[in-house]
Amino acid sequence: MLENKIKTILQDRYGKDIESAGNRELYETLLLLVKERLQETPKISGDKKVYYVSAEFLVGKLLSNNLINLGIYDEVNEILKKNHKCLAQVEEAEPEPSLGNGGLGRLAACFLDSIATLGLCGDGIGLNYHMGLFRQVFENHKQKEVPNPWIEKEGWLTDTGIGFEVPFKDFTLRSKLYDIDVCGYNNGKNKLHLFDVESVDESIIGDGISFDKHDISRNLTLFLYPDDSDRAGNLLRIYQQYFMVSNGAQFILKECEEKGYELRKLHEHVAVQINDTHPSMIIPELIRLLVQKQIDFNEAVEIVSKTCAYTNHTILAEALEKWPLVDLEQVAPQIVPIIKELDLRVKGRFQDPKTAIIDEQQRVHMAHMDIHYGYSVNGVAALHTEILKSSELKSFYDIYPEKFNNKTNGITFRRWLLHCNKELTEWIAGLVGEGFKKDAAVLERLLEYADNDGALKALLEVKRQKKTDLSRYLKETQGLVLNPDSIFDIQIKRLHEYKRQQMNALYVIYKYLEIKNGKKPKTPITIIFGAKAAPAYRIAKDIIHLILCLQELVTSDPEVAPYLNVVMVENYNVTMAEHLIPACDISEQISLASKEASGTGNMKFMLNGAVTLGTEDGANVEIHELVGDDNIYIFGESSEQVIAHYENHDYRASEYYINDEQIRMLVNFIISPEMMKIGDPYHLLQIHAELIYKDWFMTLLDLKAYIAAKEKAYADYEDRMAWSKKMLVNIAKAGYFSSDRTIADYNHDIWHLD
Ligand code: 26V
Repeated sequence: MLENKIKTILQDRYGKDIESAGNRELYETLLLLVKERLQETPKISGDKKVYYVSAEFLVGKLLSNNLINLGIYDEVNEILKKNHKCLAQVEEAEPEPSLGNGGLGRLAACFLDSIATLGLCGDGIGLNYHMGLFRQVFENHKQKEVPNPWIEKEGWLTDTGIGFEVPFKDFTLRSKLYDIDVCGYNNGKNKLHLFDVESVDESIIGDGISFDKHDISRNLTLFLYPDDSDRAGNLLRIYQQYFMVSNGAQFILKECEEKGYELRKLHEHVAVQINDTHPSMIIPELIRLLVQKQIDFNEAVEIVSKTCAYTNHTILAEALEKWPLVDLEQVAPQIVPIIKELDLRVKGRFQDPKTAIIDEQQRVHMAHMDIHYGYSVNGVAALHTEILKSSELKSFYDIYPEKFNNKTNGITFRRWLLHCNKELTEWIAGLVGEGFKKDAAVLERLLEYADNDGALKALLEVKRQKKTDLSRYLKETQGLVLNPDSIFDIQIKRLHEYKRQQMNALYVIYKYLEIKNGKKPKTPITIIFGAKAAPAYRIAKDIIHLILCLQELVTSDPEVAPYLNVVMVENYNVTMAEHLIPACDISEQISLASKEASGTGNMKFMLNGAVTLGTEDGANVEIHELVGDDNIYIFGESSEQVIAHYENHDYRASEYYINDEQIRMLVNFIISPEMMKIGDPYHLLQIHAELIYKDWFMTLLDLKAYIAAKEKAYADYEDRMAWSKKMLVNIAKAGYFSSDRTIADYNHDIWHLD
């Protein structure tokens, strides 16, 4: 049946059969087939609907995921195999929509999958960026950014024919709405609505990812998060955000009116989840539109306050958006009087200047507006929510304790287990049956096999297989050579000082020098990095430079290379993560305690049988509680200690550097003659000085504890059966981190859909 369908499409379009078709032709054929199936899939309906509004949806490739959720993956796989074709290779032809920077965007994509899988009525609202996050290229051991287009003539986007007028100060733009179907696992479908403008013009892109930031009608949806280090960049961000929420608000009200709902009862039919502060302007925009529809201002404020809920994803001060009032005035003056009025009301009720919406410098604190005029505020892991309540947002918690709640993040097991690790999926199903695919809690039953030698050996074989697969993939795509019999120690995430890739780099130096001194590890070690740095983030780029120089140093030294390999993969993205995560032995989650709100990579690794080496930060705390001390490597100072250092201003990296000979030696190696020969002395000197004189994220504080913990993990790895048991416990306990659980919690506590 399915086979005939595939054959017909191939014949009609290309005049070929499966065997003679190329991967590109097969991809387009499967795309059409899946789109047809999606069209036949019933839309999930309900009397109340959640709109998840987000500037980012890092969905990744969609073909396999859709095949899995439609329940036809295995069948298609077999059909191709029978005809000497390989689905994995067909997938290579699909461009990855990289419509997000990292965790926040990927979370939004996992949530859409789970909302549909649970049969809840809920759509995503965002922007249709023509260029996803830049493609990263390495040149002279440095990152270069290249545009990353992903939209093709045949793709997942459907032109809906819907559009709205969005009024800006000096002009009005008409939007164009594109939809992507989001199908649940064996369930109905929802939609991801991505707004665009027809006038966007890709020809204005200049060198690299540069373009005219002032030409709004031609650049509005051209790039995800353009460099916002200057005023024009900031203004463009505000244009994008207002465009997104004005369209979103108009769309939501239109749907309600079409369904015959009374707008006065909006909150009974709609929940708007504001994903970080990028969509916060939806609050004044909804008020504005309701007032336009003859609803009294006070009542509009009431209605909107019962409709909107806010999720906080970071406590980093520089990431909490504060837009100058003059900038908002410049972009969307019509919402400024509303924001001013909301602020006046707050100031009338609460004297604490920390809770004001507009501060003394005339900047609008977007998060403050969300908290005062939303009905729920949630953090994304238990520790994170506690820190919000006790320090970052304490003044708000004192006013509105009932609004605060925690929703520990989760990941979709469809993509991060079923799709990326078929071997492990089969190993699990062989032991506990298929039930875990719908109910992740079933994974706990694996614990019955914790001392079963046969099961543990088979688990080691699965891991070995995935390490071989990764080695082949990296050889073919990037020319990198990996030894699958080495320990795969992986750190993949955005490059940021708080995530402390630089600490891992200092460990590389430590190990390099040990080996040079004759202390060879029993099992060779491969340390893998994957990370993009924001184009204007100098220190992050210097850290990439350091890692790439170390890679060259280590791989070109015949004394060291057999024992230590350092690999920084180019252009780390969702697709790369799907190859790396199943192959990982040790998952690096080494952020400075209190700084990583949750992390979700930590959960993906755990689910794939990697053991975490991490600090007590974000969701690592919950992973630790679940797996127990024996199945995780925890090190470093606690979040309380770190917060106290910031409060007391008592951390000085230079003291660690001066007083500790080992630390001094490792840091100084960065500017050693051998490193200066490989790298750019200016950048190596920069990062060297940064570590000694600033080190805002306290690398040197935890460095020795980190080295000790990593050495312990490597030593424990030698007892293969004991290690396999740790892997098994991690997999068994990962059920809690299914985004199905997270979404069920959001629904139960915040959205209340039927
Ligand atoms: C944004 C920015 C923008 C300006 C420069 C520095 C900077 C640093 C961090 C951010 C983070 C934006 C919000 C975000 O992506 N948060 C991530 O959300 C994930 C999903 O909840 C969570 O797992 C990560 O811990 C959190 O960092």
